[in-house]
Amino acid sequence: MKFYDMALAPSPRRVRMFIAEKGIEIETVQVDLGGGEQLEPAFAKLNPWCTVPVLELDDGTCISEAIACCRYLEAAYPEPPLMGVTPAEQGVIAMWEHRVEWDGFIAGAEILRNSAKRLRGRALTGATSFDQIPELAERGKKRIAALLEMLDTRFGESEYLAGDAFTVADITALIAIDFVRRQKLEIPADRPHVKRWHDLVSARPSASA
Ligand SMILES: N[C@@H](CCC(=O)N[C@@H](CS)C(=O)NCC(=O)O)C(=O)O
Repeated sequence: MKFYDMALAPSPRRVRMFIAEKGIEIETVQVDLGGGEQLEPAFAKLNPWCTVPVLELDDGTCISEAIACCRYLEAAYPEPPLMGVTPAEQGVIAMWEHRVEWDGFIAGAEILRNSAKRLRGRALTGATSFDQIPELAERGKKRIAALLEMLDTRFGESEYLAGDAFTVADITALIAIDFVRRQKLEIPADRPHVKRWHDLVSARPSASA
């Protein structure tokens, strides 16, 4: 199996952290996103949407989309479980994970891709060129503020995002928040429960994988 990664990018970090939590070793290939390698025919053969992460299985099957890579790894390496065991756990974890992907990851991408000069004409990933819409970057900032308010309430009542145990939902939330922190949107002082949780999950060895 091969893992197509880019060390600085947030989406493959989700899978890197998942792999580290599972304690497995996978051959890793760095993809030069700055140089446009993801748009070249050889990479588009692995992932027609031209993004990392991608897992290439030994039989040539390719799985892109971070959560799909995690889903495969969870099934192939069930211990320790990061996506729940009982049907109820699986549903609740998927609910939180999807919510923070939408409210955190997508909002963070809206900010970056609609404001960074180097991404002009590349406001969305993939082979088609899309113009930036500066209003989306502004709206993304409001979405992040609303997310942090919601998470502060949640972490005031729950140790981890989906309950008492660390799960893939915490991985997605941590990396979404770190992604926007890199865009100078720090966790505000009036969100102490988010800060408590962020310190807790950032201290896991997998967070620096
Ligand atoms: N929904 C995808 C998003 C993947 C994505 O956007 N990856 C970025 C890196 S974080 C990428 O490959 N960007 C390529 C580009 O900017 O052209 C997933 O969950 O894997």
